[in-house]
Amino acid sequence: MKVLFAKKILLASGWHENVRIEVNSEGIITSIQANEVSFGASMIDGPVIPGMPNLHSHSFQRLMAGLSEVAGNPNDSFWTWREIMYRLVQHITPDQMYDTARYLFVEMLKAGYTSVAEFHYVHNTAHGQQYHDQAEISKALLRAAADVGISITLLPVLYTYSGFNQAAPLKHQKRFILNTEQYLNLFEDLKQSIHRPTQNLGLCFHSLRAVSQDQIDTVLNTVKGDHPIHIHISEQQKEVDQCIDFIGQRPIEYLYDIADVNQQWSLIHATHCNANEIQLMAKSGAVAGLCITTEANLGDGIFPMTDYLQLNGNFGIGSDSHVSVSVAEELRWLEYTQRLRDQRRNRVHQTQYNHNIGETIYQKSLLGGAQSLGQNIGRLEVGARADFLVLNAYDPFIATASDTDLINRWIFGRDDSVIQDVFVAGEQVVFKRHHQDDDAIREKFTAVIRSIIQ
Ligand code: NGQ
Ligand code: ZN
Repeated sequence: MKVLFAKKILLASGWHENVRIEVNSEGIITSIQANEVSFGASMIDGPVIPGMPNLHSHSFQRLMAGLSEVAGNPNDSFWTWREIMYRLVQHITPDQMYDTARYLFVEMLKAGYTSVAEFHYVHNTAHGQQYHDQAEISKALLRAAADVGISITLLPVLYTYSGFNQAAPLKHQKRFILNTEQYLNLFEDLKQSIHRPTQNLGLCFHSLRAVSQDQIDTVLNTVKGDHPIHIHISEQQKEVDQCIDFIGQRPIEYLYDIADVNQQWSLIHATHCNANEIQLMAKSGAVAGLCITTEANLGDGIFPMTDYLQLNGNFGIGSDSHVSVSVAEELRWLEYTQRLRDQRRNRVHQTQYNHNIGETIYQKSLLGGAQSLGQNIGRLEVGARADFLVLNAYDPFIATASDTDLINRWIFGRDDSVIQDVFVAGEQVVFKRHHQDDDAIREKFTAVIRSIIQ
């Protein structure tokens, strides 16, 4: 058992001072007592807040951040970016996946993410065959997470087709393609590989473009249990139009028709949704998985957050393509996109959080993220896991912030550099912005970039 003492902490019940926290060997909080003394406990100086779950990541895409920002084709779009991404993924080895994920996961920890949902679809060899161990790359990702100390929900992805109506896969998609049976085998295999309390496994369909209704039915009927279920949906107007052309319905409406979409589900992006779809999502309790910096980078569109929040819809944030890895930036732009659209200020807020923007988007993203990853996180209370950040007690903005200003000061006035220490399951993994393996991890990652850009 560990005993920690926080001078100031954001518990599920609000801000408290001089709090003693006991954490068991599984990283679960077993006792919290406020207005205590620090005797015998490890002292934490700066304000403590829950660590953020990152609900959507394709870790290998970190390698190409900043490499696709040169205009070539006047019609540059999501779809031309995807061609560059396909070229990148052709030759990455499992070891390079591991080295890339380790670097990225340390970046995440330092940027405020204490857990990640890895939406993983690079299953096959460069020739499109299964590896001798079909879970080779999946296991490399699990290992990377364990080695740096971030918590992970691995989402092995079913990806079979290149477009609606079961269009044959493209040559560049061969590393992604599995049939339903191969997918179910992979899933079973991975179930046996997950033992740590900080790791979880979920189901995942790449998109309505990449799987058929039959496949969704088969997977959901075969795999029992309350696993998280993720899918990319409604990200680009073109895919909405194609869905209407081929299926006769908009993607979100169609998904709700064919599946019982409930709180297990995360609808990633959900950018283009009409009033009915906003209602369907909010009522079902599913999580809208918003990845604002990637959505901005790819020119996707703006999620109708203000309408969705009026219906108290659930949401969380993800860094997706990792063009930015920063909780503060993701949340700031979640609010700013709404302001730019509406030509107004202070858009994303709720009575429950006293109409405070930072508090609303931080707390809602914690809860939505926890639900999306299917883990016992996102709030600091007895029975939940001790995943938290310690902000810099000596930063002028943090040192002087009132309780209600603190998250706003961080998100709107500062950046990641105010995150000093990071704990996952009660274990300290970042010490004054350093990770114990920083140097080795950085060297390996630099070598991967060098070999990939040649
Ligand atoms: C992906 N990424 O699978 O990595 C997708 C692009 C697609 C994002 N949507 C490819 N951000 O959707 O076909
Ligand atoms: Zn994605």
